[in-house]
Amino acid sequence: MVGAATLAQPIAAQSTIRGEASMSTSSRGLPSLKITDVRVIVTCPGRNYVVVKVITSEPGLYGVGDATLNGRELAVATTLEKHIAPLLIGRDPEAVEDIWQYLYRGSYWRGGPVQMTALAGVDLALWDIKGKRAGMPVYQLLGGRTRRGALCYTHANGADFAEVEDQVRHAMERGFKVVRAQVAIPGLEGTYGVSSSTRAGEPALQTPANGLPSTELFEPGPYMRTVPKLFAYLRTKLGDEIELLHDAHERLAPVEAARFAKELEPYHLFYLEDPLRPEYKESFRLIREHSTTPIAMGELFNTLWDCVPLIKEQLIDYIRCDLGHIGAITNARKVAALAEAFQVKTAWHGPADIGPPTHAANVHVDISIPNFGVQEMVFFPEITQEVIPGAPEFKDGYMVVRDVPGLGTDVNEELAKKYPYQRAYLPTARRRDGSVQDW
Ligand code: GCO
Ligand code: MG
Repeated sequence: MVGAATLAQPIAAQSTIRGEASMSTSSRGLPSLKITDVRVIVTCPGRNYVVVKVITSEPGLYGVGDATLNGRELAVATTLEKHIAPLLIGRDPEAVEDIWQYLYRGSYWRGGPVQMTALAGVDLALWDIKGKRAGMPVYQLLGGRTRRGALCYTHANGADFAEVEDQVRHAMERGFKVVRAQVAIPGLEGTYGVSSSTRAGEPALQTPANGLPSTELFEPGPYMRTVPKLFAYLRTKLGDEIELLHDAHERLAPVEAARFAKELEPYHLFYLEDPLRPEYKESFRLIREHSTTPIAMGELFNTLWDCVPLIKEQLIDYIRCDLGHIGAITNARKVAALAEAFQVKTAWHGPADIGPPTHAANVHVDISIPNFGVQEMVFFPEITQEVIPGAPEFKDGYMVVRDVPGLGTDVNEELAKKYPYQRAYLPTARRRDGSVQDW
């Protein structure tokens, strides 16, 4: 329901929340709106999710966001409940940027995955409210469609090359045009990307029976010798048309990553993902100097400023922040705009460990920016879809969102209660000598 726009009204009428001036942005002839409640729902329909529900003073108008941080869910839930929710009550939910700035800079201790995930949960709920109030899907608020759908990829994991090939073929039959390929490394147990479960897109799963993280083994040598052979095999078997990519999961040293990217060159990867740890941005220069394999990076970044050095030097081709961990849409559209100026495309992180509202936000942004590249996707199990409905849908290789006001996602609070939180950890990794290794 869009009220008649009354441009003559003042843009920002001031109201006061406990002594702090807050902007009221309802200048469209609509009654002013206030946040009346913030609910934090922790639920485990298949795996843990943290959902944020922001309720407003308009009867029936609420927004739903996702604030899931894999393995640290309760830290985010506590931040939201104990620290952030009290700051939101009474505020105008339409002042999305102001609330973002207030929570980010106002906390003084800014950034970090816990706070940025909490902020993302709020941001998604606020964009959802704004869309519902405007009667428009969020992508319309972001500038409208630039494309019919978001080209997406799924994962193919296998114990050996033939199994990976089967998985890629299966994905192609389903309509995927881009597939990520990971293979078990002989002699290394439980290498990242090759799950014991068969659920595509879910390498980072839950905890063993003792309730503590499992330990995987990693050695760069066998890994770097095996993976180029996998892609040589896949190209021989599958030809050149299918787009293939690979996730190095931040496990290589700079010179190793440079060699690895160079050795993968003949197989024309769509991109090589996250070759280095997020701290070492300058080391990306070494990769660039030695190879033309396209590089993607960023799922462990938490702010726009993490992205700046790689984008402005054009050291990467795809920026793949996790909208759920960089403060969601309000920050992502700035990352995308910065990337556009340097011919870098987006490839937002889209694993199973972020909830449907973040996946929906990914696609709303993807289909409204000019420099979209590709979107990682998952098929949520039925049980997750019942508790948190409205995830974007897969159509012939592309992700699409429903044309409904807001983000299109929701939460069934009653059902969520049936699936209480279960402690779960990501795995950890060590080298053969026992020292800690990036996982
Ligand atoms: C990916 C990611 C995930 C992460 C997971 C950690 O590219 O999809 O690397 O698989 O490992 O999100 O929780
Ligand atoms: Mg990754």
